[in-house]
Amino acid sequence: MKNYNRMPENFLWGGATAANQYEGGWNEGGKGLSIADILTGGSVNKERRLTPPEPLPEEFYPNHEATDFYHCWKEDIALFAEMGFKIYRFSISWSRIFPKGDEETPNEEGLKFYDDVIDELRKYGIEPLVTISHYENPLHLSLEYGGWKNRKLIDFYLRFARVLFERYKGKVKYWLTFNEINMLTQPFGAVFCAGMLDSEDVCLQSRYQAMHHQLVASALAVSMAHKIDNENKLGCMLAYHNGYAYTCHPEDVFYAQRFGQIHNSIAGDVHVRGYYPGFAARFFEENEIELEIEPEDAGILKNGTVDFVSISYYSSNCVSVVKEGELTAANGGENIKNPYLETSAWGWQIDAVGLRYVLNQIYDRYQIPIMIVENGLGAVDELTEDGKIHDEYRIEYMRKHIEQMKEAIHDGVELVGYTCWGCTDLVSASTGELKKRYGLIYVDKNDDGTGNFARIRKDSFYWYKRVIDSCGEKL
Ligand code: BGP
Repeated sequence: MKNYNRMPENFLWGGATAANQYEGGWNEGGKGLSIADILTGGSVNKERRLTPPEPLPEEFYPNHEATDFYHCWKEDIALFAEMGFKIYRFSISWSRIFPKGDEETPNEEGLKFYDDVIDELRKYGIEPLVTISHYENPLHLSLEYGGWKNRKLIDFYLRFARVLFERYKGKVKYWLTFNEINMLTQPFGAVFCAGMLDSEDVCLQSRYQAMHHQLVASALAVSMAHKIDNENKLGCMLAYHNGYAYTCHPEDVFYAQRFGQIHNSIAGDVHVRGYYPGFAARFFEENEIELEIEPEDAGILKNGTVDFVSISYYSSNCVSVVKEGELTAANGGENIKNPYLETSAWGWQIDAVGLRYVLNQIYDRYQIPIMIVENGLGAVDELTEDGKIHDEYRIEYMRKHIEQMKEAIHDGVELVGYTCWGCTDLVSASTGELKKRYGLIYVDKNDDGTGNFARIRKDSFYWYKRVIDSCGEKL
C-alpha cells in the first residue's frame, strides 16, 4: 500500500512573497510609483487616498524599504536553499519594469534585478513561480486611466506579460496571472486588486467590470505564454473563501453554497472552464451589475484556460441568514465566529481540516492540479535574549495544515505544491505592518523604523527544513 504519510517525491515545497511587501527599494533602479507605495501602514483602515500627496509626507511607510529583498536577495535565496526549497513564489513589480505602466519599452535596470534573482534560484535548483500581478499596479494607470475598470489596461498588462514570457523563456515555467483575483468580490479589492482609487469604484459594478477585464487579460496571457513556450504552466490564484453554514437550517446551507459560488466559483470557473457559471447571471441581475463584454471575449476566455489552480488558505468563517430560526434579510451575516475554532492574534480562525475540505471541493469541481501558494500564521514574534525566535505556535499551525494536505492527497486530490506565505518576514497586506510576521526567517526591522535588516533563522526554519528533507514525513 502507498505510504500516505509521505508526500509525493516530486512535491514542490517552498515559500512565497510579493514584491510590494518584501522588496523595498521603492524608488531605486528606475522603479515608478505603484499604488502600494502611497498606502501607509494601516492605511487600509484609514481614509482612502485618491491622489498621492506631493511630496509624500514624512510618515513611515514600512513597505518603502519593506524587508529589503532588493538588496538582500542573495542572502535570502541562500537561506531558502538551505531549507531545501524546491520552488519559490515571488511577484515581479510591474512598476519596476514599466514605471508608469503604459510605456512602449521596459526599464532594463528593473529586468536586470529579476534576471539575477531567477539565475540565483536556478543555481540552487529552485523552480521560480512568478506572480505577474500581486496587489500592485503602477500608480499612473490608476490616475490616468482609473485602474482596471478601464479596458485599456488589458493591453498594458499584456505588454508587461510578453516581456516576462520572452525574457524568461526556458528559465521560468510556472506563472500566476493575478494574485487573489476574487478579492474583487470584496470592497478591499477595488484598490488592491484593481488600482481603482476613486471611492465610487468600491461599487459592485466597477469591481466586477474590473474582474472581467482581468479575466480577459489572464486568458490572453495564458494563450500568449503557451504560444511562446509550450512548456509554460499557467495558474490562476484564488483567495479561497471557506464559509460554513452557521446552522443546519436549509436557508443557511443554501446561503453558504451561494457564498462560495460567488466568492470562489465565478472567477474560478472562468479561469478553469472558460465561461461564467449559470448562477453568475442571476447574481449580476439581482445586483444591477451590467458588464460590458465584447463579442470576442467568449472565445478569448474559452481559449485561455489555466493549467492549474492555486489558492491562498488561512482560515474559515461561518455565514448565516437565519436568526432564531427565522430567515432574515439576504446578504445576512458573514464572518460569524465558529465556536469550535481558535483564532490568531488578528482574529483569523484557524481551521486545518477546512483545508482538506476546500482541496476536495476544488478538485471535485475542476480536476486539474492544485497548488497551495499561501498559508501560514501571522503572529507577533519575540526575539529572545539568546537571539532566537521560538515560534512553536507557527510550527503547530503548519504541522496541522500539512497533515490535512496528506489526507487530501489520500482522498485523491492532485495537490502538487505548497509555498508557505511570507517565508521571510515581510509587510502585511491588510494592515501595512511589520509586526504581523509570517516568516520562518526573522528580519530585524520594526514598525517604528528601527532594525538593521539582519536575518535570523526561527525555530520554524529548522522544523520546515526537516519536513522538506523527509518529504513531509517528519512533522
Ligand atoms: C493574502 C495576500 C498576501 C498576504 C496574505 C496575508 O491575501 O495575497 O499579499 O499578505 O494575504 O495577509 P496579511 O498580510 O494581511 O496578513
